[in-house]
Amino acid sequence: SSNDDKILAASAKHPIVPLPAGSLYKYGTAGFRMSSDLLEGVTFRVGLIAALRSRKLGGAAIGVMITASHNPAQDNGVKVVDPMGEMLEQEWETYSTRLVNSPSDKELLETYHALATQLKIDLKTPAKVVYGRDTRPSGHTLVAALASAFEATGTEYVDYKILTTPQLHYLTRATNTEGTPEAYGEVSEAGYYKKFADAFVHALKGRKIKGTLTVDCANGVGGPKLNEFLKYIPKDQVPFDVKVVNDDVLRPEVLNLDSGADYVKTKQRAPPHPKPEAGARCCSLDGDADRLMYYWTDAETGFFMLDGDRIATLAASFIADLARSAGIEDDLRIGVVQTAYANGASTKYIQENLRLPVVCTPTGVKHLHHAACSFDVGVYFEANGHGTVLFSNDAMATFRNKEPQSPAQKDALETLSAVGNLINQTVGDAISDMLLVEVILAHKDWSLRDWANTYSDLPNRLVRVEVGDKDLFETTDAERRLSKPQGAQGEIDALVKKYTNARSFARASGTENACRVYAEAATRAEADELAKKVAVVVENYGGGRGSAAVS
Ligand code: G16
Repeated sequence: SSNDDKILAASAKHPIVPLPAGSLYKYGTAGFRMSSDLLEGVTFRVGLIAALRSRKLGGAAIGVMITASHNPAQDNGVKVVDPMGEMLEQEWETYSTRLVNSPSDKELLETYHALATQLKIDLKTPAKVVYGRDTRPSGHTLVAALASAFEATGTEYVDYKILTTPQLHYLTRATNTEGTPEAYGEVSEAGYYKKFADAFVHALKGRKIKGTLTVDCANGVGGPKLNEFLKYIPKDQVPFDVKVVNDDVLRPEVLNLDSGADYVKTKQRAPPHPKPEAGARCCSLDGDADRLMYYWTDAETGFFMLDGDRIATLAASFIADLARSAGIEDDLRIGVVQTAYANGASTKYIQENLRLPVVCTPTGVKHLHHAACSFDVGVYFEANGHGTVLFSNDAMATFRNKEPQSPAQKDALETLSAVGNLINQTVGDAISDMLLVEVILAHKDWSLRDWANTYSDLPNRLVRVEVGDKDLFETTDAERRLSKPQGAQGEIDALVKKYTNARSFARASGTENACRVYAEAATRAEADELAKKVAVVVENYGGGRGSAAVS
């Protein structure tokens, strides 16, 4: 057909770079992510997948985001977003991998048709895709490859240009729910700002936010977008003093450099620039503004970090308290979802003090999101600061419709409703999460120190280990144990036994060409030593040529 000719011609313009024998492009933790010069052909092919996915779902809008988030500036990535703003259905990751790895244009076309046949997709169904990109310069070429795929397949598309990842998720859901009772918000970037600014004012309910909040934007897309967002807050009603730093998006090489949520979490220190003011309330976003870390530095404490586990416990305790005040605690199943990286002390605190159930899933928000859906209120956060709180439609309806028996109940129900609107329901969103934290601290009249005092973290260390072949490592038990290579887990177990309250695990990263090792133990020295020793085990089993870089 003429579309086939168009696909062939377009594919020839965006060729795939052949990988060394035995290697494949893989849909990883957050889509295809690698050095940007390998990505043009990959992105064109992902465009074909997005078009197929939209047709499979009767023309529902599919999202595509071009970003490599926390990775260095020269990397980029591409991931697909399903209609309600969730991550692409897992089975489709396999189809994407299959299509992307077609060796030639001709085989690409054959695989495209084979997938359409296998999945019973009528290629005449209308299709729609919306997309955006972060501030990386390589994004230009990649969105051009996407547009080419949509032109060749007769797919309607909207280029939203530069966006944070969560904004693209928002727009995908807003597009698909427009004009329905579930309408998520106005279908525009401004609609995003309006929705969350409005929810922020409602959720505060007159409480005052104290002091200045310094926000490090990792010199990524979060900077300009946060500055834009702040214009939507009615300052006369809600004074909110925010100092935006590291928001230089004009020099691409400074993206994520010595700044951002990933830097803060892995280095366990504040970004060196600008020098943090003693005791100031600070937070960091990552390169595409979907992760959040809070911290302060002062002479007495040194550096203190409040990570994703802390945000999860803060949100869960606040919502559980509100549910009690509203008299609906028996109707609302609240749960927390974590990964193996969650500090053992946070898990214990949630189970024993908050008395809430905890579920552990593999890394990747897609896994956590899915598990969180099984609760009425599902709080999910990765320790790295990526997460959100999901409210079921029933829960939101209860907040709206329950007849309050007292002014206190009315107040709690209204706050719950506003909080449900304030937290991005599609995916972890650093800006929306930050607003939530500010709201909770204002309600509780808490400083970061009060928040930190809720429990003590076990000292921990995260190490990045470069190995010859990270694919040798396979995990089981929600990534808490290695099933391969044979013998490695036994050595890790033997090491862990030698330390007090210790835990450690190793896994291959799904976004970087490396393995990660996590260790926690009763003391700082023990955690560091255990992490180092497990890193050596990983190096030894990882096919050599590696070097353990403690980060
Ligand atoms: C992505 C994923 C996160 C994951 C992180 C690290 O974050 O969205 O869920 O925790 O990668 O994954 P891995 O350990 O497999 O490399 P981001 O912020 O880079 O998109």
